[in-house]
Amino acid sequence: MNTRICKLLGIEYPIFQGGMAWVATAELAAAVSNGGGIGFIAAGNAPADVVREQIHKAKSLTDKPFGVNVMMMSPFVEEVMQVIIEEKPAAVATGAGNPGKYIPALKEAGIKVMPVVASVAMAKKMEKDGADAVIAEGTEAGGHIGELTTMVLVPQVADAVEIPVVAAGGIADSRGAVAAFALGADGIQVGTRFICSCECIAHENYKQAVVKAKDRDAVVTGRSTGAPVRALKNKLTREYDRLEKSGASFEEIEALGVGGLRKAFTDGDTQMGSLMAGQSAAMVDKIESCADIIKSYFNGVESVIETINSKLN
Ligand code: TUI
Repeated sequence: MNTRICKLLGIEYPIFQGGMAWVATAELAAAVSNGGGIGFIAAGNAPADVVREQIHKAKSLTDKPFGVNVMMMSPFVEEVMQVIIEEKPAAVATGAGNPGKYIPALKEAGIKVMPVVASVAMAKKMEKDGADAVIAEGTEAGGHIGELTTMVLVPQVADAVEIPVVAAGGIADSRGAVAAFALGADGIQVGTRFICSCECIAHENYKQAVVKAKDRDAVVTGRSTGAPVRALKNKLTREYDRLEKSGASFEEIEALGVGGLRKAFTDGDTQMGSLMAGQSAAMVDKIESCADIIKSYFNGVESVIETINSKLN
């Protein structure tokens, strides 16, 4: 493996672990980096001192490059960016907003900047603002999502920018990886499948919910409030649907989700917890080490290509 993403980051396999709030701790990020990809600590809504602690922990667990994923809607963005500039992880990925104003300072500190984009316009803007790569995330992904599918977003972004493109959303195995490269990507980002890794410290109930999920179980709530989120169907998502249809206020709907990730991740509450996961949950059927997950994406590539050739010849 030697794509532009591997060269940019000095990694063995062009695979990013998606920055899942709560789930993507230093333990998970370090395990992915030790497995030859690049792990990202998710800052989520955490205060800056917690993010600093997590960076220190990751540094103690790996000497490979790792990154931090910054959720741009966090009330602590400013302080978190400051900590990152001081601690200098190899890369910063961002989600749910525009990191443009932080890019010069991050680059000045020698940190590679890779924003998640959900549109061609945003990808072009990020390239113009100095991003080193973009992560084009389709609506198949878990958590906060855009409208376009990976299948149509990735090729359009790949045509629109010169910088490397990492494809995200719905990439569950080596078939998905080959498809992403066919669409013009230089790397893949995987979230959901890494929830089901041995090194992920999420509650076992959360992992088992992903393992058990079927094709239509990863549903979207919050479309009416303008912040659509994909999570596994449960009592919480049904309650969201009911409130949204009843014309409840924005505040009432938002209040329902407060603490949802903690309930899922820490308490293993599969009914009222927010089990954020992508559509690929249906394709995840076991708990494995991060290193084995990474290998399974890339060891299977040759055989996928052989299958393609046998169909086309
Ligand atoms: O950010 C994500 N996924 C997330 S963030 C998150 S934390 C959260 N929890 C509860 C409610 C809302 C958020 C959980 N999952 N993925 C990356 C992503 N970024 N998807 C879409 C976008 C995006 C959307 C708009 C990126 C940029 C953007 O630009 C807006 C602008 O400012 O122009």
